[in-house]
Amino acid sequence: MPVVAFYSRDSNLELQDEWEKRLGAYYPRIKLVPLLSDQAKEAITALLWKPPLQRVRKLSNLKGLISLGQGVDHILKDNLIDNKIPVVKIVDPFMAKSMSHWVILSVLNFIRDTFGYYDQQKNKIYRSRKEINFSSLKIAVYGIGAIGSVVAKDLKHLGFKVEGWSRTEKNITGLNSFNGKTKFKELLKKCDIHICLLPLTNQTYNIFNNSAFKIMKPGSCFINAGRGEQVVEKHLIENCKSGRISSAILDVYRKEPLSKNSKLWEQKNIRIWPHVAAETNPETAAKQIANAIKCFENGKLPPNTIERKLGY
Ligand code: NDP
Ligand code: OXD
Repeated sequence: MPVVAFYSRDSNLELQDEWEKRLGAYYPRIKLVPLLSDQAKEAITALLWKPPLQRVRKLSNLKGLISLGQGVDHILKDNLIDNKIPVVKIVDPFMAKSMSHWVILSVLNFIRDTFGYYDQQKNKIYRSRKEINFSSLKIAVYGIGAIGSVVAKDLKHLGFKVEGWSRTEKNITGLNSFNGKTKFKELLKKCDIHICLLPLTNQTYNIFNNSAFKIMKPGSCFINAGRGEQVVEKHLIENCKSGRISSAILDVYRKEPLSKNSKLWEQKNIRIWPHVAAETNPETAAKQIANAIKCFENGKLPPNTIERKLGY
């Protein structure tokens, strides 16, 4: 019977039961046990979201780790996990679409000034507000992988001008895209809406800082659903105060959950979401995870095993 060590935030047993049921449909007799339990020592695979890494390190039978999300930074953090243990990420079109919906919602709220109208309603004001001409707007999507490429294409289908940025050169039909630091700066300068969908790595840590914000056009919109550590939050607040950024929509933070003391809450042109832009869906992700577990049990490398030296 395959034993899998499970951890999702706070060792939620209900969630563990749901995953066991979903995975069981593809891998009968699979058994999920809490990462912190004694039984976890038998596990060959661990299924993890933000686990205590010191505990993972102690499980000597592990042959592979599976992230319960598309990001793997929570596992690679501080280089605590042996380089030889393969790490698998989820790649799920459901999550990509879900992210796309959240980004579209954020973009449309910005250009149609939804929150301005909500404020007017409080005072029974029936008046049109300035509308941004969508056809003159340029949108940059930083990170055009499994998620960003879907988001960029969907925005294009809605009639926006969209350009993408990646680490390597891409050739995505219908999407102009760039790579390299010079092009990053060019996108920052010429675009009006900036969408970060990058994975967290040494190269993307603090990438949105004062130097980046300062070259954006005054009145820009900044949307982040990548990772909090890609943004220097203090700099973002300063640029939201000065109006360089007229609206920021955030789903991820340097420290999660976002502390009650964070100044981000108080900045009125920053909108806060609690890391829900594209949640992992057990129903759609179970098949690939069950397959990854089978691969590890059979000594094979599963699809979507990340390249450790790239960090994503
Ligand atoms: P992918 O690995 O499929 O794509 C990552 C993209 O980022 C690729 O285009 C890659 O370039 C690019 N990239 C990586 N490093 C750099 C760099 N140094 N410079 C420029 N571009 C870079 O990841 P996903 O699309 O699946 O996910 C992206 C991230 O989204 C996750 O890592 C996670 O942090 C976040 N996420 C957030 C969620 C939420 O709910 N908020 C939900 C799911 C994911 P290249 O194509 O050349 O490799
Ligand atoms: C993920 C996330 O990485 O939800 O999947 O952030």
